[in-house]
Amino acid sequence: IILCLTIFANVFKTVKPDGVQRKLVGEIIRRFERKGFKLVGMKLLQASEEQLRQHYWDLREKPFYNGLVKYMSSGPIVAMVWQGLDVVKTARKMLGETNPADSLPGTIRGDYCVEVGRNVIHGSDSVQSAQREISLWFKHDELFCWEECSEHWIY
Ligand code: RTP
Repeated sequence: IILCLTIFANVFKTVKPDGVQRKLVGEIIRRFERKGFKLVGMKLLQASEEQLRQHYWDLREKPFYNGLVKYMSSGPIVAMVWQGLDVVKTARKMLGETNPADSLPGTIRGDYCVEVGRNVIHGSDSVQSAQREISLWFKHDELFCWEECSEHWIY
């Protein structure tokens, strides 16, 4: 069971306000579904400054911190939890680098954006931060443990 928990992780993802405004939500979900990951939680919400300051607590000393909080609260975001084998690590690769200019074509940031301050998606950078972020944005009963019929063809 412990092995399952460590390898079979959940990851927190947010389509940022620019991603929602630019109608990229469906495309982003499509990529994770097609890869074989399972959607276990999702909601459209307006993040409060308070939530965002907590979410980005590690970056509080950075010069871009206030601008980041303002950008992330400028419109609705789509918060999601995805589950699967090595999902945290793989999803970071699918996102690309923080700066879209360093992101390869084929990644989400490599394909859909140009500037670090408008990089359309957030993804947890470790299993530990995924757990912290999931508990910040989701209540326990907003996450679903459901059986996917295609799962036998993925694992
Ligand atoms: P994220 O948390 O959004 O997935 O991004 P990340 O791990 O790739 O990057 P991180 O260093 O945690 O930065 C969080 C977000 O802050 C914005 N940022 N702006 N130089 C800048 O103006 C700058 N650097 C970072 C980006 O929106 C980045 O995703």
